[in-house]
Amino acid sequence: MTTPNITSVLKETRVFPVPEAFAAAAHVTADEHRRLTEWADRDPDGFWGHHAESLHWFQKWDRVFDGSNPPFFKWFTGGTTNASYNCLDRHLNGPHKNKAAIIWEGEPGDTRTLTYQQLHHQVCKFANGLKQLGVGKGDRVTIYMPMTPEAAIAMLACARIGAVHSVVFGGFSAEAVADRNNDAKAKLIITADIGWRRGNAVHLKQNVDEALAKSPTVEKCVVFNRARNTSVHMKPGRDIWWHDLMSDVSADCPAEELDSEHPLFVLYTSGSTGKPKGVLHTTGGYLLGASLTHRWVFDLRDDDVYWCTADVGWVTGHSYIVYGPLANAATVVMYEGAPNHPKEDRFWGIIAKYGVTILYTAPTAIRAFIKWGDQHPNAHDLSSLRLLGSVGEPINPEAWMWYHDVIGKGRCPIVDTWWQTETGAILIAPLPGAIPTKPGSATKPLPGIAAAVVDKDGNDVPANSGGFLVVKRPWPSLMRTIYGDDERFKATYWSQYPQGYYFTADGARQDEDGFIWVMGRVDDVLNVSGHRLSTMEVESALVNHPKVAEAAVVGKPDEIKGEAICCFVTVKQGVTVSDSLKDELKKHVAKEIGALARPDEVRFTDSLPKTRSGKIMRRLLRDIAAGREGKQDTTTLEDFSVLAKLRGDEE
Ligand code: 7RM
Repeated sequence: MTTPNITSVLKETRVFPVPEAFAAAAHVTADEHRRLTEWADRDPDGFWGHHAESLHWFQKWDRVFDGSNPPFFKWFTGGTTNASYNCLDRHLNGPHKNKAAIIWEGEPGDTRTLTYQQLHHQVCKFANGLKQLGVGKGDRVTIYMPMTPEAAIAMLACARIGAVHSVVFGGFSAEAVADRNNDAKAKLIITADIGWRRGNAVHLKQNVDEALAKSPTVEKCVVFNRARNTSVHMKPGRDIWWHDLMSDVSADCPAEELDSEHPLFVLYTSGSTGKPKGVLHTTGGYLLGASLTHRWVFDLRDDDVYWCTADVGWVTGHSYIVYGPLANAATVVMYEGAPNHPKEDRFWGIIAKYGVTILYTAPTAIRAFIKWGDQHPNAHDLSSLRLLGSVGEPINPEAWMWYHDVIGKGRCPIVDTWWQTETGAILIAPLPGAIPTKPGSATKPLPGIAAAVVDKDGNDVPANSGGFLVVKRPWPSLMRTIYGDDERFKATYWSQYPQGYYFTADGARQDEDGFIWVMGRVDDVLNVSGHRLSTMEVESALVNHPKVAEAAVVGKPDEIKGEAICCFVTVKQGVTVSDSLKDELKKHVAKEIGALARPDEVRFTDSLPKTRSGKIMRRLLRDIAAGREGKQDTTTLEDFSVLAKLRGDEE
């Protein structure tokens, strides 16, 4: 790496203290946070070993940590456990047996609730069904499902028998399913006839049929009948209805005693180039990370109604819909469809209806809610909410303030949670009873997490200087490798710092209080007249203009400055765009963060290219701004028509 540090220009000075109610009742108070952090730094093995006791182990580990072959670390070696047992069985002999585990709502409005006892029953039966179809320990199973309880049942059934699941988001194409089947050499695939999205049927089984023509390793396909009246093609000898499989299997399926390092799942995440990476997580360390952070960051109470709006196809769905919350015997709300179906108030109706106390969503959703207008949340009773969470991208300070004021009514702390598919669990976030919040900052590393901001040589940078976000010590829920590609694992994450730091590929700065402000991916950085600026900071300046809903900023080659600043802007509903608004926005940015960041170009657009999990795809916009024919991987793009529209604007 030869790049200099990143200059931070965003100035945000608001601070929100820990509300008294949280400070008084929290699992982790400010004193406890300090004590835990010191303990973990002094004696990491003692610290993690102590917390791992909160899981059920069939056989206790011999060693907490084995670092003998970096970067291939092992945790809790010699120990045996099972994720499905931890999420289900151990809750059945106490007060949680008949507690709601999953409260589900389909997009058309159908609802179901499964208690822990009922979920356990379904998972055991389905696990026996998988065994009947020849799936055993270590086999890979693709799950390509709509957001129904069956997606979680399928995951937990795999975990129960030691099969390795690979969940593929239901919005992906047949091509993407085939690629992932082949990379993982999946033996079986679980799907549904359809899923519902914005009133339309998504034809999952049709895509699977197409994918299976190119997936030689897949022998069987289980099909959940979501719509009940759709006719799908069932290939004899290969395809089995979920309900047929479940009709004559026993509900007695003891959880396999698995090695702590037994693989739990592979989850594909798009690399910056070409082939997606199969991020591999194992059992003990991952489950500890997911459950502990879920308890800490959301300050979980037994009577919480917790809703994470992610899809199970993303890591957020794995760690914070399924494994973390269920390991903690929480009540999870699960919703199948779009936030604007049939109307833009769907989320707020769900919160009021089920009395949701904790809402965990993404900045992209929050910016859409802002654009749609306050009348939607204001039409519902949101008084059950006590805590709000954000994940997926840096949250622009103005979006944070809206979330805080309009959704949280100023009462609810916001936990801005920084983490990655690779990290398995949240690494940087405020614990709401311990750490004050600042709009746009993920605040402090969790106890045990040695996150730091360093320069290219690995030296800590001074307060408020931009640098690279790294983690200096391994932690239990860190990915173990890229499935089938140890060399790529080393090259991607461990080749940048010979000191053995984990490289996140994010830029960040740490302020004078030690709070971390993540500035986005380092490959999104702008280079303007020798200054390296974070695209996110320019976007945040745009988003705090009252007429702007969302912005994406990219560099465009410029002979004089190196890069010119090009802004793609969507405006709020009811705003008319004009050349004078373009000028107004340029002036606004220059005033907010300095003349250096004055945009050279503003382009209005109806929507921005995003991944299916809502992240803005700036690399596509870079090609468009430069007038280049893009050669980027677009498989994760949510809406292909966006690019055509943006390109068309140019001519
Ligand atoms: C959980 C997830 C990871 C990347 C990460 C960041 C960005 C995620 C935040 C964030 C600033 C946050 N996994 N990111 N959360 N940036 N603040 N709170 O999103 O693998 O899909 O993406 O997302 O760039 O490296 S992921």
